[in-house]
Amino acid sequence: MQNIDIARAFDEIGDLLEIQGANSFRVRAYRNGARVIEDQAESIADLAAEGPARLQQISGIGKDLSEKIVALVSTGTIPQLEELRSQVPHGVLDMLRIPGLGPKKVAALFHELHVSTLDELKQAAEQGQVAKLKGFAKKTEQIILEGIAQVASFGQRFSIADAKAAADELIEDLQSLKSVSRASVAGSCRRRKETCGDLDLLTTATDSAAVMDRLAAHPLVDKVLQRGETKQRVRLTNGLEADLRVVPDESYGAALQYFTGSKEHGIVLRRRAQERGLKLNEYGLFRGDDYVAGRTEEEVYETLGLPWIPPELRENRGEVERAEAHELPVLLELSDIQGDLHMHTTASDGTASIREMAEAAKQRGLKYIAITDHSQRVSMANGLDAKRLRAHWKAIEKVRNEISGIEILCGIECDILEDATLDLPDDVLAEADWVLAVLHYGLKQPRQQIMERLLNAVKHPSVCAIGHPSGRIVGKRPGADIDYAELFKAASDYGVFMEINAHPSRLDLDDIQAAAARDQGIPIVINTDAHSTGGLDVLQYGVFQARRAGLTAADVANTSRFEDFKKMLRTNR
Ligand code: DGT
Ligand code: CA
Ligand code: CA
Repeated sequence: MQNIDIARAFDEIGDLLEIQGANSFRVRAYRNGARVIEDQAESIADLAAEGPARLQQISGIGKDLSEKIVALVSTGTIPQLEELRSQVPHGVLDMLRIPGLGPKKVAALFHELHVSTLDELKQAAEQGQVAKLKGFAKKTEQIILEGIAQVASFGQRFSIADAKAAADELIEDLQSLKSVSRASVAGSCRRRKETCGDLDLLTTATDSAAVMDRLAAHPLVDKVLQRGETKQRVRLTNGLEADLRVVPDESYGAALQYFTGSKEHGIVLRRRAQERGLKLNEYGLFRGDDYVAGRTEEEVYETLGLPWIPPELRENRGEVERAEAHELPVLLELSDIQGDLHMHTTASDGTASIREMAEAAKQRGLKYIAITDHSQRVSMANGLDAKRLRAHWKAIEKVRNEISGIEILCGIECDILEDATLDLPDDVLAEADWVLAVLHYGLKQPRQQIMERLLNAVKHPSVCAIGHPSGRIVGKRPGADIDYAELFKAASDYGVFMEINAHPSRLDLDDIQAAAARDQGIPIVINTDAHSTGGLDVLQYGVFQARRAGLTAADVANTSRFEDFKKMLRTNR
């Protein structure tokens, strides 16, 4: 760890404290500390190894700072920093990335205008609300608007949720044109990758200009960046860019295949075509100059001696070989899912009651749920101690007896503490129907410590599953350093399930890890982690991730009927 990394952590603490409105003396102490650290010629990490007393010999580093440096160097993080990060919404931190917008201004926007995302900020600025704030001029408003566009286009990737929502809306609109007979999203969005760099849209049409005009006029579209005969690139209001290609009907299948990718999958297919004396490109399959196929994707694959391969599998991870051997898995579908084993209520940090969550789940066709509020360690989410948890379970049982058509498990999302113990006493956990053990704090501990925590949880007789195993936030925070082979071996030995957390900012396990867990015979559970009734709708993203992992319904425990699901839980429960 270099001095600059250590300094950055203290700058971040300063920023977060300032956004929270802490007194300026405290804020300045961390900022000054950061400067001192950054300016040291010697390695602060080396000095920290000798202990806090050694650091205190440096002028400008006191007791508090020295202890935090030691914690940071030895564990990779500072508890105070983790706590602050969890208290300030991510969207507010994104605002700090806008050039010219410091923590003081961000704090004012957050506290006085109540904006907590870039989108909300953009709206407020467009409506002239920003300039009305004290200390903000009309010019600042303009700077903010330009800055948001810049931040958005900064090589940023978009979550599959945002990408797919936009793609669905645009495709539906294009499809309503008379001249368009077929239209689809392609690219990473069609492959349901967890993030998308841009959208790739494809339509057939007799009149390509009309299609491009229609896209350009769509309310989601901010600007046309490039326009050609049959190609157009636009930028959406949220910064996501989209390529539209209009192709003749006989090329649609070949173009869809080509632009769906992945590039690596495409290369394997083109090689395969060559081996058969054919040429494959985005216009079709050709023998010499003669068009052989290309109207549909099925036709393209069939001509290459293959069954159609689901887009989620097209990553050149052996799918072509499996297709050739007729061994492609029948991938999981959203409608296969019967239960959802991770959700919150007003008892901790959710916004809906037990009954509201149960009714909403039932409405979505689910047959069983587990209510899993936070345990006590997560105090800023109002986590439950033993006494409150037992009362909560009583309340769950009451609703369970009053509602028909859906089963409700008394669960808990129990923190695996930094010292590897669980956040609630054994006798309490033993009373639960369903215990989801999770890491929330100390994610940056070294691998050995992380593994000790995970393995302790797996071996605990009451733990049913490990929730969002790595703790990563897609595109924002890397996950804990995990030895997955070791974790999956233990989970398989002890009969513990692994979660694919379906929230688009988590998708944790990821596709590769989920496939590895399945290979170990570990039942996967796909859960929403809903904090509201609307939060139940993210289940689809978990299913996408599972499909990318090649999972079938049989690989996923919550596709089972409730009776069968219960039988799969470890027998000592
Ligand atoms: P993204 O946008 O970064 O999330 O990923 P993709 O897969 O959507 O990539 P993108 O948008 O650059 O291109 C869309 C598809 O077009 C890609 O999956 C495969 C095809 N493609 C693009 N460039 C090339 C290329 O240079 N060679 C080949 N074989 N295919 C390409
Ligand atoms: Ca793309
Ligand atoms: Ca593209």
